[in-house]
Amino acid sequence: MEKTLLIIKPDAVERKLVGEIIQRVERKGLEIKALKMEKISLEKAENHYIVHKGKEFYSNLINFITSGPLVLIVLEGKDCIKIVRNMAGSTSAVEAMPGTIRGDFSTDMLENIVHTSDSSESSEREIKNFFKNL
Ligand code: 3AN
Repeated sequence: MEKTLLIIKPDAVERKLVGEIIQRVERKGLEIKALKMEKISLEKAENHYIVHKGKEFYSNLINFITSGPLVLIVLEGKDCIKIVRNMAGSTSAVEAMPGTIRGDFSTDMLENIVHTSDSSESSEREIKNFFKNL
């Protein structure tokens, strides 16, 4: 069965949106396979965002994602990678449609509430980075 990594980012944890976001994915029908709260190391942050290394927003992104605790969730379900990306909405807060997580809770491109894996290759790599025994 397909798995995806959902990260509730530090902005959402600070704004007490953890329950709201978990409720949305549970009500959708996805299964939570693993869940933990962690203030991640610089090394894990750099591994996670390796594809963005060198981009102009990279250092802001690393600073942001290591700025406070986040909630890491492995979800499982048929087609869950695409489903959870659709639920998150567009990266840009301006483009993210109402009804999506970012569309409902974010106005910012960087501080945009959640991360979700974008492919099965990314999901496998990202889950391994945070959950050694899955
Ligand atoms: P997504 O999380 O929607 O898959 P990616 O992988 O392109 O988006 O970008 C990873 C993260 O980097 C985004 N969630 C966002 O926090 C940040 N980001 C992406 N593009 C920009 C940008 N142009 N300016 C600032 N931050 C950005």
